Amino acid sequence: MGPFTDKPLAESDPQIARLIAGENRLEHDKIRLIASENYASRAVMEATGSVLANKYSEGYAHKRYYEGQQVIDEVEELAISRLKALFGAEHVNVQPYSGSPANLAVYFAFCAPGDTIMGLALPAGGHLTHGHSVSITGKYFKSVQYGVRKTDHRIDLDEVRDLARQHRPKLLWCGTTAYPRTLDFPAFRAIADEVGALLVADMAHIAGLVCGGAHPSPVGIADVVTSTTHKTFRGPRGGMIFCKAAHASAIDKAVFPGLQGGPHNHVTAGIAVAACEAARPEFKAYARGVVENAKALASALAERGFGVVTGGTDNHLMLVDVTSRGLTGKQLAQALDKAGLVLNYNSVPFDPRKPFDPSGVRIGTPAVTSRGMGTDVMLRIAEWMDRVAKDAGSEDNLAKVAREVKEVCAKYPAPGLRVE
Ligand code: DSN
Repeated sequence: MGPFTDKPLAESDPQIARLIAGENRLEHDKIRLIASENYASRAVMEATGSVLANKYSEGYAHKRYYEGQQVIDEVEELAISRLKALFGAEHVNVQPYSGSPANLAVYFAFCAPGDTIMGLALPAGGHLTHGHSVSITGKYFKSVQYGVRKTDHRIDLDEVRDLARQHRPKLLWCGTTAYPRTLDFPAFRAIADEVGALLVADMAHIAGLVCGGAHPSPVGIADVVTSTTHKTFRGPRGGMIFCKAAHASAIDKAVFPGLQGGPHNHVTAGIAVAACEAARPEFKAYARGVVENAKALASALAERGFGVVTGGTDNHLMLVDVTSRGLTGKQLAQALDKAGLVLNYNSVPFDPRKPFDPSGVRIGTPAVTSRGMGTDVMLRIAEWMDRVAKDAGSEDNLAKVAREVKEVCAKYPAPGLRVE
C-alpha cells in the first residue's frame, strides 16, 4: 500500500473524527432553524464522500483536458439530464463551486467592469453578490439597489421599474436570502424586457420549493437562473446555473475556463442523487410541508408578541423583529443556541441597528421538515422561543428548554447523520 495506510478516520485522525462525531451530535440534539441549512440524505453524503473526489476533469463531458473520464462524463451528464427534466431547463451547468461563484459566472458571461447591474439590497433581504457595496459585485460594477416598501416590507415593483427605466441595467437580479414572500418572476420579466436587461433569478433559497411545486418557477421566465444545491434542494454544498439554450455557451465558458478550474466531481454526483430524490413524489410533500410548517410557526410567534415581518410567510422562512420582546436579535439568537434552537440573527427592513447586532432573527423550516417534524412541533418551537425570550439571562431556564428540545429531537431521527 505504498507509504500510506488505509486506516479508518477514527484511527488515522482521531481529533477530526471526534469533531465530526460532535457535529453529528449537535445536528441531532438541536432544532436547526437556519433558513439556508438542511440535512442531506445518506445517499447524497455517500456520493459526496466518494472516490470521485480524486479525479480532475477540467472542461465538459467529451471535451476534457485530462484523460480517464469514462465515469466522470457519465456522472456529469446524468446530473445535467436529471436537472433538465426536474426544472424543465434548456441548459444546465453543474460545475459552480457554490452560489456566489455561480453568480460571479453570470457577471463574467454578460458584463464588463463598470456596467450597471440591479439587485435587491442586502438589508432588504437580497444577497451580497447582487451588487452589495462590500462585494466584488458592488465594486466592479455600477450597482443600483432596490428595496422593500416601508409600509408592508414587500418588494416594491414600482420602485424596481422606476430604477430600471432610469439606470437601464445590463442585468436585473431577482432573488433573496431573507424575504418571506413569493417572488413575482413574470413582473420582473416585464421590467427587464422594457429596459432591455437580462433577467437573472437567484433561486438558491427556494430551489427545493420550486421543483417541489411550492413556489412558482423562474426557469423559462428568467434568461438565467442560479442556485445553490444544499438549501431546500437538500443536496451537497454546490452550485448550478440554468439558462436558455441561447446563453449556454456564454455560461459554460464563464464557469470554465473563465472562473474555475476542475469541477468537484464528488459534489456533481451528490447533486445528481439529490435531483433523483427530488423527482420522487414524496419530495412534493416535503416542499409543501416546509411551507405549512413555516406558516404555522410564523403565526404562533405573532400570537406571542414577536414582530413577524410582513405578518407571515409564503415560503420556507420568516423574519422576526424581536425588539418588542426587549432583546436584540443577537441576544435572542445566542440564548436560543444555549436552549438547543439554532438560528441566525438578521437585520429587518429599515433596521435602526447595525448588522452585527440587529433587531431580528431569521427562522427557516427546511431542516426540521426533513426530520419529519410537523406543525405540532412548530407550536412547541414557538412556545420554547417565548420562554427563552421571557428570561434569556437565566441559565436554568435555557437548560430546561434544552432538555425538552433534546427529548423531542430524539423522536425525529435526522437524515444523513451518524449518531452513536
Ligand atoms: N449565507 C447564505 C444564507 O444563509 O442565506 C446565503 O449565501
